[in-house]
Amino acid sequence: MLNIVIFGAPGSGKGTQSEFIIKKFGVNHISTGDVLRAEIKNNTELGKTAKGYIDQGQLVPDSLIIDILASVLDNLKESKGVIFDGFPRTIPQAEALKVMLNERGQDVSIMLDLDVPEEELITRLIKRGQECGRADDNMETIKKRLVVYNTQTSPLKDYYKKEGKYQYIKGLGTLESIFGDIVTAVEKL
Ligand code: B4P
Repeated sequence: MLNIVIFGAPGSGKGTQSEFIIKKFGVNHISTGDVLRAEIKNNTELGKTAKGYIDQGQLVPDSLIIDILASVLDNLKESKGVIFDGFPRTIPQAEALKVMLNERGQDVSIMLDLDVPEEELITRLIKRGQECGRADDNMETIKKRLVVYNTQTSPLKDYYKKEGKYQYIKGLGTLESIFGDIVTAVEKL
């Protein structure tokens, strides 16, 4: 079972590279950001709660995210594995993922850390905000998201280094060159 965690700061290309990975390796895709945006669009109770956090550039509380993940995992069709996109974002989320996978006799196979300099992240997110109108892609919220990433999410690099699953990926360059490095890393497993 190929369980890939795709990791990186906001705008590092997690969602973008996930699309290529799904096609190449035939894995299921779980994007917590996409799940939350769908809940917001459908104006559910969860969506209303999540919107308050996302619009402020904050993480949605772990308990809500872990419940979402458990239910999405339970409803997945059989496949060769899963790409976890935007999850985990905190140490408690990583610990919960480990438990959920271990219960299924599985584990994370690899954590891909897409490394992109902060100026480039801001440029990409501002551009996406102009093109797609995502409410959290404005300068004020982007700055908050980067602080949250550096304080709450970045410690996961050490967590996965200790687990022996960490893989650095240079996230700057063409989509194809970045994907080439991902394929090389995954095929080594
Ligand atoms: P996400 O949906 O995960 O969004 P993201 O981190 O902003 O984007 P991603 O890295 O996927 O960027 P993309 O590929 O699109 O999260 C949104 C919010 O939801 C979070 O801030 C949080 O509030 C909440 N949330 C989600 N998961 C959570 C969790 N587990 N716990 C708590 N809260 C959670 O790329 C960005 C742009 O760059 C695109 O426009 C793309 O076209 C461009 N791009 C990509 N690669 C490029 C390249 N190589 N060169 C140039 N441009 C590139």
